[in-house]
Amino acid sequence: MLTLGRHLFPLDRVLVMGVLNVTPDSFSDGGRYLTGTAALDHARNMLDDGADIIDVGGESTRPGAAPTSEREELERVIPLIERIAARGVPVSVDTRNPAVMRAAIAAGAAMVNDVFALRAPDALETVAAAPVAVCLMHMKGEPATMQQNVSYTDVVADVKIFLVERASAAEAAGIARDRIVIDPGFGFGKKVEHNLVLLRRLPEIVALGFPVAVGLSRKSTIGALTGREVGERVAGSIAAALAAVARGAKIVRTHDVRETVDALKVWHALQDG
Ligand code: HH2
Repeated sequence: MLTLGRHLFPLDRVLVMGVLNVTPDSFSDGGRYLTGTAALDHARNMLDDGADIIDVGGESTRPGAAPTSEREELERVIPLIERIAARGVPVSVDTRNPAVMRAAIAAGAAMVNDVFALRAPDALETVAAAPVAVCLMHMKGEPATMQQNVSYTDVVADVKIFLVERASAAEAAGIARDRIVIDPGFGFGKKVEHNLVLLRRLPEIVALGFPVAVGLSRKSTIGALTGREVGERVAGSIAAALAAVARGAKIVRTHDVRETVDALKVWHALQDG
């Protein structure tokens, strides 16, 4: 069971998290949803297409991205979260800033998706104080520099140690197990070969006992394998998502909800049979 505020998910099927980036510079959809109307339309379309959670982000974490000011991030995400959550939709806020987490929770967000895994001062306490879920993601370094000089002896071992430590810190702060999701953080301080090893050995992350989320959608590893530009990586992304689901992932974060939901319907039908 996964508890996102008042939304309860038994996890008997894979959940789809639709990405809504309200940023000028996100690697795939930057600049497309900057007006409230365009963003709301996109959220509505993703829900019609079968998204379970809408993940609203106001700061790009793509490699080399510059940090966003707190005021700017708040202005981008809070009015939107208010309007989407008011419709009874589970909304997650993609932020590493505790002030943004607090405002988003007050605006109705039911989940905090933190690429920094609640390592910022006061982040653990902020999430513990509300009934929201959290996604703890592994990232090596900072977005501005994370793809420089990347090396691991064993990437899976490093990611496991990190996620176990962050999940323990979350539980110690009072966040119940049924509110914790973990994510290996594909592309965050990882080269293509690291992402592939992580995906191949995903069952080792799943064995940690928390629902695992994966974000592979349109990422550069898919581009490296297919030779496709960002907007043409849907098929490759779905292949990677299904590989992750076959290895036990429970949440798929995607820009292409309709295609991903269709693929998962077929996958689930085959499992049930
Ligand atoms: N990837 C991105 C952002 N947030 N959150 C989780 N839990 N897992 C991920 O893999 C993940 C994430 C990067 O993708 P996107 O939001 O499309 O781009 P940008 O960071 O440029 O806004």
